[in-house]
Amino acid sequence: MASLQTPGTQGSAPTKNPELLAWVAKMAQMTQPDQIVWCDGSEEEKKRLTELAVKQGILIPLNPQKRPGCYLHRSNPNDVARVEHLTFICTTNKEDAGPTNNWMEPESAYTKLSHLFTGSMKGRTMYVVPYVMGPLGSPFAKVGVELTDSVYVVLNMRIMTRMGRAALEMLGDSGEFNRGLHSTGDLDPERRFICHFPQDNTIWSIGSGYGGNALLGKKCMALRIGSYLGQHEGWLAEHMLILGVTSPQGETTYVAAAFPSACGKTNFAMMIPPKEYAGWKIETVGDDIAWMRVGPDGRLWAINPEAGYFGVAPGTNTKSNPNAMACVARDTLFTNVALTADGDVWWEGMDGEVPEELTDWQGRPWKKGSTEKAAHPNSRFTAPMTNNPVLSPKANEPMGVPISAIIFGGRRSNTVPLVLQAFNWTHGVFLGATMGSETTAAATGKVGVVRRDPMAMLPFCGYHMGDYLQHWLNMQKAIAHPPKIFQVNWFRQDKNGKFIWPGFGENMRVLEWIVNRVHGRVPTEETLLGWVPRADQGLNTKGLDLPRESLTEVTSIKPDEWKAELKNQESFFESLGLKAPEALTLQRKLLISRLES
Ligand code: GTP
Ligand code: SPV
Ligand code: MN
Repeated sequence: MASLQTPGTQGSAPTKNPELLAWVAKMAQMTQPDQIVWCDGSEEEKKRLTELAVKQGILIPLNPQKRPGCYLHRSNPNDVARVEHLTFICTTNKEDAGPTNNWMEPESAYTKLSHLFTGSMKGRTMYVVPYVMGPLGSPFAKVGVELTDSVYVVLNMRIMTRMGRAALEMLGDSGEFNRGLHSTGDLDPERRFICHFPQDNTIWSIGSGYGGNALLGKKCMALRIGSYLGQHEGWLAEHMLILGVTSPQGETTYVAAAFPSACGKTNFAMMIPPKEYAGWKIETVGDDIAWMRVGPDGRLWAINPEAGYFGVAPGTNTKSNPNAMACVARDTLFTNVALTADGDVWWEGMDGEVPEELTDWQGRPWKKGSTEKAAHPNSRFTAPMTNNPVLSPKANEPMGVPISAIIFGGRRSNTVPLVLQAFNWTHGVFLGATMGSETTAAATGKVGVVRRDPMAMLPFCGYHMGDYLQHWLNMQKAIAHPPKIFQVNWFRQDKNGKFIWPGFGENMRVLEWIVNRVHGRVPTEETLLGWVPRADQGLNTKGLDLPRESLTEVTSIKPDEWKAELKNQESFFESLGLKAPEALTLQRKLLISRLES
């Protein structure tokens, strides 16, 4: 690879793309790796890198009788979740990042991080990881290249994206690509930064090996850079699952749903309906990210840019999510779960008896009854989507699927009712914009605090939140046949702090109502918040194990709670300043007047 003139480079680069070659050379000059390895995505490469990771103690092989092809990774205990306070949008003007993002001026960010990256790969290998986000051959797919010194990242990217030769083929000799530079650095949180340069299509991430901070194709590229591109190019990059629901009559309806991190996307995307729904089928297109564009038919079409699932382990069991359990049966990487004596994995909320003894996520002995969690609350699995028994046949469809309904759902122990339908697109955008949710372990910080999380994009919007909401409003003009918009909340609690709604597969009852509304089949009742299921011809409760009072409670709208909620929404809109879309502040006023009358 003489063109790169990088000492120790292995073999010749499998591309002639001059931009790519020059950039790799420049980054290598700064980070000074011992060698550069270009990843091709082959089975041989997977085997070689897995063996290396095992030799270095990065991966622990699991019992092949129980988990064939599976490995456990234990991260540094200080590096277990996304770090929102260390995540930056670096645009020339601070205003473009908006009040909900941390901002750094691009030149000073490059300078600051250059110091950290200089020599950061000494004694290490730089892997060049070309990847495609989106189905191969899709006009909506995008190429990225991640340079990383973490073999764990390479093996995860191999599952989560279409990685290797296919990406270089798509890129060709002159194509545009996202430039991702990643080094685990010294894992000191003081020297950890996740910086995005949307104007340069560039991401620099240092000091963390954790999913959302280090697998740059996912949140950094597909959402933060993606949302920026979406605003410029007239499409939407969203924190949404995509599923297809097929009735016994064979009618398939596609739905996209935005729930914040660790609030139920993976579960909803692969749910198994209760027995009363024999003949119905749910199929997964995606469980975390949707890229949506207007098709020639005037409908909104969605692709899942990912190829795997980076899912929350705790709480996953054969009752709550049997399909996810099938996904992790083989060829899966586990991060920060507990290890059983016979070389299997375990986490809180798994089926069966709690084992007497385990090795916890930090590698320490653990005994049943311990007050500490054996698996980290944000422990995760990385599984290929091809493991999913209910993978949609459209998951690789270049055009994606047409979306008939968009659902917004937060984690709210009170206030927000089980389900409602927006009166129209603008009202639907208002419902998404005013989403609140209790924080979870997916990001570092306090858990269980309600915060505004518009469209579940608070941590992932790569530009000004006010402009983002305006972009959503503007999309209406472009979509001749817009999806209907809904809001759900699976997380209402009773006086004892217990979830009232049974959730998981039982969410099918709510989904059926949504599908019926999409096709104009059931009447509704109007409330001040939106349309809700009627007591008759509403939710199908046949076989539902829930007392009538509980159903009333979970669907109730309490004016006092809504007065407090509206105050909170006001501060949110105020924080957007002049960029708070007028159409939305007007929606708020209308709601206030409905509440007062
Ligand atoms: P990210 O991967 O972080 O974006 O999260 P996600 O939205 O895919 O979350 P996931 O489906 O993994 O759910 C995470 C948590 O929500 C787990 O603790 C689940 O048990 C819980 N959960 C999911 N669905 C339901 C539900 O319908 N009801 C209740 N009560 N909990 C749920
Ligand atoms: C989330 O936090 O929303 C995730 C996991 O899906 S991560 O990839 O870390 O962002
Ligand atoms: Mn997510």
